[in-house]
Amino acid sequence: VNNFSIIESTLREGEQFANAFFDTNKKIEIAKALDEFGVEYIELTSPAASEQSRLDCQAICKLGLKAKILTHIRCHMDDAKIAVETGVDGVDVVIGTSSYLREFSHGKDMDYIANKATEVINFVKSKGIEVRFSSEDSFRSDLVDLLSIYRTVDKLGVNRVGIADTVGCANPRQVYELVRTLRGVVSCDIECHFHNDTGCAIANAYAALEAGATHIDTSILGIGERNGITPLGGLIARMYTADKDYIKSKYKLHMLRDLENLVADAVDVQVPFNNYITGYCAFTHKAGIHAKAILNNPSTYEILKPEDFGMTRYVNICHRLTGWNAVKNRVEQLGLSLTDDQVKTITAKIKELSDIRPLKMEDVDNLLRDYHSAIISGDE
Ligand code: HCA
Ligand code: CU
Repeated sequence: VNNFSIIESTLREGEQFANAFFDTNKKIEIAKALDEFGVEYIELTSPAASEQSRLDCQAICKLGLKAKILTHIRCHMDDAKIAVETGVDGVDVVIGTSSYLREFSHGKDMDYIANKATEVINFVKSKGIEVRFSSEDSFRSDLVDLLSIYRTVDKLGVNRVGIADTVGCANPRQVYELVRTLRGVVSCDIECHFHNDTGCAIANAYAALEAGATHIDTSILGIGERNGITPLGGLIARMYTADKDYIKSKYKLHMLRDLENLVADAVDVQVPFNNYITGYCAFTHKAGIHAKAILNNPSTYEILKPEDFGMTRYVNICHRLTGWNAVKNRVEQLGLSLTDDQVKTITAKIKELSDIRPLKMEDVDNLLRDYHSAIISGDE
């Protein structure tokens, strides 16, 4: 996979999440954290949405962040005029091209779209800032219409065209094909935006990059309209697996957990237990066979190195699937000395007890300590 950039949309798409309300200070806190993490772009809610949205956009532009600041507008001159006055580095323009949106949303035909796009793009470019043109609901749009509008805007000199799976219907193979086709039609960069209604948002982003896309939209924890879009952390996990050194050189991976906690807190949700990288069990190993191999060489059952993300591995021995190698490791951590045969005996005891009821770490540690004392005092 080639180089790519993240367009982080927690402060735009993320604001469309059911629970989201970010006041100015929270937006600034999130923008600074994203910038520090290293995302290349931060996308903000349209300044045409409300007066406060406009003021917040201006305030974030004034922070002097390394990340480029974008705002996101409808393909309309009224919005464009407001957007270019906010101090943003670029404007992401979007209009629906599928028959659904043309019929049930804005009611315009493809000629109207091409004319409006030309007007808006020329205007934004005349202000010397970046412009991207994207078609909402790309995967349910007519391919001929779609390629024709992208060709038109590419000739106008847009920085990027965008593909959006607005309803989350696309699969990785369809994404690969569409991006591949588009790659042959435009010379500008290609941005992709994937909703996660059917669980393909990360895989689709990866397929897009393989096919020649250059920019991926994300949000922290994937928050967005309905069940959201490609999550930042999940995309990082995927791309780290493809090219660890590249990802480690671009982003401060240790910040991911704090970034997610910050946003989870702000929108009043928990980080999911099975979240990529930071979920509470992401580096927990349980079965005896796994635990033994992990203790010999973590890569046997870990594709992500927890230490690269400031996380720690945990080998759970408090259950009936445990094995004596894992128990021996815990015995050593507790500074107890037992022979292998003794460890095997106490492992059998742990299995026996955990057949009856779930055990806690404390219970097991006490069991190990008591067994050890009994041996020392000659009772066993
Ligand atoms: C929406 C718009 C959008 C825009 C994506 C883009 C989508 O429906 O709220 O600008 O590329 O999913 O189509 O988020
Ligand atoms: Cu979206």
